[in-house]
Amino acid sequence: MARVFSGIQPTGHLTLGNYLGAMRRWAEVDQHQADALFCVVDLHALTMDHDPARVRRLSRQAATLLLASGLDPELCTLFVQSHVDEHARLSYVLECVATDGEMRRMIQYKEKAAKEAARGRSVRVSLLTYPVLMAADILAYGTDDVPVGEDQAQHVELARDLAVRFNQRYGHTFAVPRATLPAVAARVMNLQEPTRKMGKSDESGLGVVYLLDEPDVVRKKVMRAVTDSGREVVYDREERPGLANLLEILAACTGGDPEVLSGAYESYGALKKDTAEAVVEVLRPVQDRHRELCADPGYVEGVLRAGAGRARAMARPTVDAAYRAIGLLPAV
Ligand code: AQP
Repeated sequence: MARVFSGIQPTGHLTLGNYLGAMRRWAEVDQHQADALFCVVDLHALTMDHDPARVRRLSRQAATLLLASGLDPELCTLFVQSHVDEHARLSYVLECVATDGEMRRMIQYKEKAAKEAARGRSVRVSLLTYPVLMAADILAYGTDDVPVGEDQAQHVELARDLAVRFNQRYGHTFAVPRATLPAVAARVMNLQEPTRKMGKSDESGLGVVYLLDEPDVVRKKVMRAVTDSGREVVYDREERPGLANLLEILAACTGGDPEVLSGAYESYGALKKDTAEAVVEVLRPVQDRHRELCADPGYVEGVLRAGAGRARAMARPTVDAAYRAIGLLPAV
């Protein structure tokens, strides 16, 4: 059975992009077909200026939303990254095979470093080395497949490169993982700026649908989505990104095809209305289950405790093997 690993950062409230690009697939497909681990990657949330209490709150909320979106602790392992020391242990060893040039080429690093600079803040070393920690998250578990949205594909590629390099230099230790992308909605775009990814750390939030947005808020955001001045509903990602984004969201929510759906609409208004309703319907069961789970925090804690125990036992042999292979004296 293939081993699957993926994670989500508690850097903001989870979005429709997170759900359609990753979480839904984890629940509907991956946990049934693979030996799957899913992780709230809280160490990654410390790479930019952050409020400690907020990170803690968002970590709990992310775990609760993952369960609400259908992850079943009987079928998969759900845990919090900082509860399993092996991630940080392995990250250091992988830093010893990664290069400075590789880190500086990462698109997300360039974007986030520029954002920090624009705010007059200095860039944390951990922002630069974040992809190495992500490689450790993946490689510690002998992962075969990493189901992610398109924005994370470059980081998974780095994890592959580090695994291959380590294996060649120090002997076979790691499985070589690959990214798997969803067929539609691999990159849900911001509704106000459709050339930019819908991200959870967006400051205004107007172009971002959050998983816990009330139905009327969802409707308002979708109805106000930026499109363009054309009249015809066509699917063209390059020339009509706003429209293409709506068609992709509608397709992902209804199981359709964006190109085919474009032929069914004569006005932008009708497309927006149907898209808004489709999103509301997709979010409804997640929000209902989230409400139930919030009433039982002990359950969520128990799931995370058991998940961390299982994850630790899975990661330790690989991380110990990497320590031995790279030349560290085993502890006695
Ligand atoms: N807009 C998106 N479309 C499709 N997939 C997406 N994912 C994120 N945004 C979209 C996928 O969700 C998974 C978890 O994401 P993450 O927590 O690693 O990254 P993020 O949401 O991009 O987080 P940030 O960096 O905290 O937010 P921003 O970008 O606003 O700064 C991943 O599989 C990701 O691909």
